[in-house]
Amino acid sequence: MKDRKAPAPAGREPRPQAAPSGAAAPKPPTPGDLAARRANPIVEHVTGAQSLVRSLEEVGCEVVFGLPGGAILPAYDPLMDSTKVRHVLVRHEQGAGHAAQGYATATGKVGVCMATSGPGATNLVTPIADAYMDSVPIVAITGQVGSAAIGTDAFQEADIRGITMPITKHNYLITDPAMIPQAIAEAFFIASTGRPGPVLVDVTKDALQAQTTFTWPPKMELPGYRPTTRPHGKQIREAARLIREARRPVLYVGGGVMKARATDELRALLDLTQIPLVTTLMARGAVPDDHPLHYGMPGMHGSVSAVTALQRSDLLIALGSRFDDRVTGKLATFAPLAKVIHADIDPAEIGKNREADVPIVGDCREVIAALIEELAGPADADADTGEDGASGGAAATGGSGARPGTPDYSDWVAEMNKVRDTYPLGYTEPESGAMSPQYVIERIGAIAGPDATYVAGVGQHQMWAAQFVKYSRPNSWLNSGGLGTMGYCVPAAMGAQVGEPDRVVWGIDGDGCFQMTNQELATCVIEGIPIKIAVINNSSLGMVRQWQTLFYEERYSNTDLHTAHQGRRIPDFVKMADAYGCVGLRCERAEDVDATIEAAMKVTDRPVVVDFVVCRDAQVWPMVPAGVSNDEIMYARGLSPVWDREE
Ligand SMILES: Cc1ncc(C[n+]2csc(CCOP(=O)(O)OP(=O)(O)O)c2C)c(N)n1
Repeated sequence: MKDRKAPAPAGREPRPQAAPSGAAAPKPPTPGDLAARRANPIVEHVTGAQSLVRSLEEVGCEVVFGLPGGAILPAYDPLMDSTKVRHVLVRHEQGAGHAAQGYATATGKVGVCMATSGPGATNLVTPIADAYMDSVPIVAITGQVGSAAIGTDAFQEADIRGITMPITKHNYLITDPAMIPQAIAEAFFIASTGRPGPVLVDVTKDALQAQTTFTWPPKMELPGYRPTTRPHGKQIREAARLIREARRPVLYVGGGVMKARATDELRALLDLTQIPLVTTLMARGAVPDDHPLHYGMPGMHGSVSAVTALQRSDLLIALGSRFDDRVTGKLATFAPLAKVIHADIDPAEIGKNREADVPIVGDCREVIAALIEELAGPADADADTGEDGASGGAAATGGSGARPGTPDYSDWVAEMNKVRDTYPLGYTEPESGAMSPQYVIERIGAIAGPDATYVAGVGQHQMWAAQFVKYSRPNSWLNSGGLGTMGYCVPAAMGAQVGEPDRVVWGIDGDGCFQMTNQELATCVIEGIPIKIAVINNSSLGMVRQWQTLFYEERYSNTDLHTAHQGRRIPDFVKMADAYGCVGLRCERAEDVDATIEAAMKVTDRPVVVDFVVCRDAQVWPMVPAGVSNDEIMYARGLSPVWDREE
C-alpha cells in the first residue's frame, strides 16, 4: 500500500435515494467501529457474489455505476435483489467511473463503479487516474478471469491490478471469497481517509461463484496505514510566528480544504486574520467569490489579482494545495519573495515542488482549527517584531479589524484591492456579432444561482466556467483539474445528480468533450436523472485552437469539429438530444440566452441539452503561457499589466 499513498435497476421499487443535500455524509466504518460490533457478528452462508453485495450494503454503499460482462456476471445476480444498493447501468465504463467521481465530490461519500474484466476494467483506467490526480474517493470493483486462468492470456484477461498500480491509492486481487468483506471494508476506509483517492478491488470469477461465509464485521488490519490528521503543535506555533511576522501573506487554498470539508474553519481563519485569499481551480467555492478578501483563482488562466498576490507575497499559507505547475508557472520565478507554510495531509506533497519553511502534515480542518486557536491568543511578546508597527494587531495599530495577536495587513489589502479593481476579469464581445461564450456561461451562473451544482468538461469552457460562474457554496463546482479529462462532464453531472436528486445540476461542456461521453444521456433518461447540459458549441477543439492561434501562426491543424459552422451540424445536438429522449434546445443569439436558460430550468423530468452556438474565436484570458514566469501574465493578447514595465 502506498502512502498517499498509504496504503436496483430502473423502475424497481423501492429505489434507495441519497441522503438529502446538506446531510452529513455517513463515513465508512473504521477499524474501531468494526471491532466494537464484533461481539455480535452477522454470519451468513452465501456465494462470493452475495458476500460482495452484502459487504457493499454493510459499508453503506447506496449506488453502483456499472456495466456487466462475463467475469463480473455472478455479482450482478444478487445485486438485482438488493433493496439497499441501486445499480445504474451506464453505456460505457468510463461513464461509470466519472459518475462515481461526480457522486463522491458532490456528496462527500465514496463513489462506486463496477466493470467486468479486460476491456471493462481498462475502460475504467481514465476515471481512476482522474480520481487519483484530484484525490476523489472512489472504489472500483472489477471482475477477473478465473484464478486458474490468470497469466494465461485468457479471454478478456487484463492485469488491471498491475495496470492501476500507479494510479490507485491501493488495490486488491481477491481469489479467496472469504476475503471479500475485509477487502471491501478496507477499500472504503482507505479511499475515504487520509488523502482520499481511488481503490480497486479485482475479484476472480471463481471467488464470486464459490460458496463462502459472509461474516460482518470483518477484521480490518492496516498496520502500515495511519494517516496523520492532527498537526504537530510546534509546527502550528512556527506557522503562527511566520504569520505574525509577515507583511504580505496570502492564503493559497487548494482542493485539500474541500476534501477535508474545512470551509467553515477557513472562513473563521479569514475573519480572524483578514489575510487575502486565492482559491485554486479545485477549491472554487471554498469561500464566496464576493468576499472582499477573495482575489480569485491563480494559475495559467487565473485572475491578475490572484497571480499577483502570490507573486508579491512574502508568505504563502498553502492549505491543501500542491503547487501544481498550472499554478506556479515557471517554478524558479514563482512567488520569489515568499516564505512558505505548507499544510497537507499527504507528506509526499510537502516540498515536492517548492520547499516549505514550515511543513505541516495534517487534515486541513484540524490544521486550520489549530492555527485559529494559536492566532486568536495573544501574540508572544517577542513576536511583536514590527519596526514599522505593523505587528501587534489592529487594536494596537488602529487598523483593519484584525484581532489582537494577528497583525494588521491593511496596506497589503489596499494594494491588492487596487490590482483587483484595475484588472477585473472580463471579456470583449466578438466583433463578428457571434454570441460570446463567456456571456452564456455568466448567465447560466446568474440564473441557476449558487445552490446549483456546476460540472465542466475540459477546455476553454471549463476555464470560463471557473471564471464567470460566481461560486459561494463548497462542492458546487466539479471538474477534472489534474488529469484534464475530456468527457468528464456528462457522466460526472449524472453522478452528482444521483447523489443530490433535489439539486439543479448544470453541465457546462464543450462540443468536443460532449462527443466523448454523451451516450450517458441514455442512462440519464432511463434512470430519471434530469441533468442539464449546456454545450458551448464553438465547432472546435477550442482550447487547442486557441494555442494554434497564439503559438502556431493560426494554422488550425485538426481542430475543426464541424458541429456548428458553415451550415453544417455534425452531429445536430438538438436532434441527438431528441433521439435520446432528452429535451433539445438551441440558442444562437445573445438576446435569447436568458429565455433559453429559463426554459431549460423548467424541465425537471428528463435531461435537457442546450446547443449554445458561440463565437469560435473567443479566447481565455488572462493567460500565463506554459513554462513562463507568472510575472509575464497577459490579461489580453499582447497586453501585460503596466507595473511590469514600471518596476
Ligand atoms: C481525453 C483528452 N484528449 C485530449 C485532450 C486535449 N485537449 C484539451 S482541451 C481540448 C479541446 C476541448 O474542446 P471542446 O470540448 O470543444 O472545448 P472548448 O475548448 O472548445 O471549450 C483538447 C483536445 C484532453 N484534455 N483530454
